[in-house]
Amino acid sequence: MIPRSHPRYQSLIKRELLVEGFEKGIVAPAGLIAHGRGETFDYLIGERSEDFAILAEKAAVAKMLMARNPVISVNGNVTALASADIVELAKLLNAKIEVNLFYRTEERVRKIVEEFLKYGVRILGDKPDARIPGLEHKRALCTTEGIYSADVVLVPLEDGDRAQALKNMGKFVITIDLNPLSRTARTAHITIVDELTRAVKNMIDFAKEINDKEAERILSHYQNKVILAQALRHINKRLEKLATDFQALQA
Ligand code: PTJ
Repeated sequence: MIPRSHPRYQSLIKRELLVEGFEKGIVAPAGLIAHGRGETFDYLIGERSEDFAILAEKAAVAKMLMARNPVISVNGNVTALASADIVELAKLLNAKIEVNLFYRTEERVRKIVEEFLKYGVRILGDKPDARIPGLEHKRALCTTEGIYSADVVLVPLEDGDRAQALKNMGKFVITIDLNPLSRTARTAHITIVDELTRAVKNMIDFAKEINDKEAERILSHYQNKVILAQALRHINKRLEKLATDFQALQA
């Protein structure tokens, strides 16, 4: 039991959710490694949603609100950390949810589907009937109703290869990834450089606020490469300032 007073309470809770998810067979072993990598970048960013994240979150919501068939793809980590909020976001955006695993086993798919059933939601993905072209093995599996026919896909914590394959299919790809240098971050049309649980909560708020006219305005100004540059400059500036502060303490 982690005491609420612990200075790293939020971070420790996320770790606990991941470990629990792993023990339940929802999170892949590599999911624990991926989380550690994310934590490192969050430390560098400062563990808050910066302007570059907020702008990307607004643009993502705008794009999904205007989409014909928006789909939110979920994996083990996303299920363990944010299933309740993903359900709320999907309802607000009128989006489908599909389980799409990198390390696919039918048992993990079943457990993730069951996890979402707890919220009364029947997600797609346990009966795949299509493949994402250009990908080998089971990670290509998807459904015609969901990812295969989607025009806009939100793929949080995604593998770079699959993000590229979805883009090659002509889809508009939105990701949430704390690493602005990852292949997925660089491939996506909209990259939300923010921690998953913070990003989804912000998106829920924006989905309640943004109307069609505003959605168009937000998208007409959005430039993803500028957002990535802002994220890198933020880390750079922050580290430079911290280094200066350390140096001053020594003087
Ligand atoms: O459940 P599966 O089988 O689909 O597997 C899921 C993982 C995440 C293991 C798989 O997709 C994978 O290996 O992903 P990668 O290539 O490690 O990429 C995950 C990215 O998400 C990395 O760039 C991490 O920095 C980032 N990341 C990790 N945790 C978070 C995060 N970004 C935002 N919020 C997080 N909590």
